[in-house]
Amino acid sequence: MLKNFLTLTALLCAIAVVDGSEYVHHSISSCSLQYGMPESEEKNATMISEPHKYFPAQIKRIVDAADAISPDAIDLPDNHSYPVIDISPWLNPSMSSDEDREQVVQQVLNEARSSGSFNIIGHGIDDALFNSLYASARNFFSLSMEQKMGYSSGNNRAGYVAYRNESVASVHKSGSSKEQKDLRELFSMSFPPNNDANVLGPPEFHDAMSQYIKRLQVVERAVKQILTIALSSAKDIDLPTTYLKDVEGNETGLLRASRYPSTPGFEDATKLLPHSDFGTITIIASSEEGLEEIREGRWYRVPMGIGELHVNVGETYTMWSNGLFKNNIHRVSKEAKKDRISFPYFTAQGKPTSSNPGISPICSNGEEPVFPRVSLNGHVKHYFSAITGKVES
Ligand SMILES: O=C(O)CCC(=O)C(=O)O
Ligand SMILES: [Fe+2]
Repeated sequence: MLKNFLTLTALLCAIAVVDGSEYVHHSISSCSLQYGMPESEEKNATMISEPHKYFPAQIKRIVDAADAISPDAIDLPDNHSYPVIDISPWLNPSMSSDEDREQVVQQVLNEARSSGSFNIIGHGIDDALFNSLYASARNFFSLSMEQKMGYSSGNNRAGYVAYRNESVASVHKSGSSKEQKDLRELFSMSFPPNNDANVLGPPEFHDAMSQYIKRLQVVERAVKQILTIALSSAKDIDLPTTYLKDVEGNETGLLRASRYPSTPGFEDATKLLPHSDFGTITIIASSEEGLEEIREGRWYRVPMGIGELHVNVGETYTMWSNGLFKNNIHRVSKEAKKDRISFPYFTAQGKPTSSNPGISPICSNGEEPVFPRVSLNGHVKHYFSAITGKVES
């Protein structure tokens, strides 16, 4: 069935590209709700009406249960190694078979619906770019505080953000006194650049970040295409592979270079408290370990190294898939003892305007919606001001 579906979606995409027409969405089951229905009529008795309150409570419940097993993370056992998925069949469809692509979809579906995360290889980004990204970020973070503050915009989405300036704790009401502020400094750059006026970092750093974002766009599109087909297959419905883009608009994203320094006196502090990301998917690169996540109810280390990318599912995708895809719960551990650099790329979708009505959960026939219709921006807004301490428009 999936094989026919893959061929059909390839055909549908080809038609859309040729005639440039908009897709008609009536064949898609949005949990029996039609796009355009007033929000009040979308609610029913079982619906989670305030997702921004639901997710922190859900995360607390799952984290408390995992901590009760052990607050420390372990490695996955040798006979159950960490999922590493080669996505190259989707980046080079002409050089792969339907079976290869179908296998990738099934692997991604298994991980997205269990822990909500997996590593990917075959993404086409070469080590030379990663090397220049890490080297230029290290150079940047080694500048004096005064120099770095020269690259601050006052907006956390653009340019430099100093150490201990943001607070995941403020959303999750969690952590010790040392953990009330995230133990990292950051430099952020958004795509497309005119969404937020980017601050130009030092040229070498700016070039590496810009080139990396361009390559990430390709990877993001492929992973979202795979997830859309996975959703179609699991729900037995026909979604065009470009569904998110068709409904919400082009991909957007925020790349953040993060440095977690080792700070005397803070050895016992979690560097970034447990949370799930707010958006659709996050794509993370790091040459050092330290990222940990909950799988099957307990904490595990996420193996990371140069060349491997980690993908996690965010809360918006959990809502849009009506709970099928799991918002991955993760943290940066106190065990990240080295001076750690990572590059999370938070992907979003479409118009970041308050008038964007968002997407109703995508359901199989007869499935009831659990979440209300949400736009990514509407959901993120609830948290971002708490994390940054700044009012969001
Ligand atoms: O630095 C990392 O590896 C993860 C960062 C993260 O989870 C976040 O910024 O949301
Ligand atoms: Fe995160």
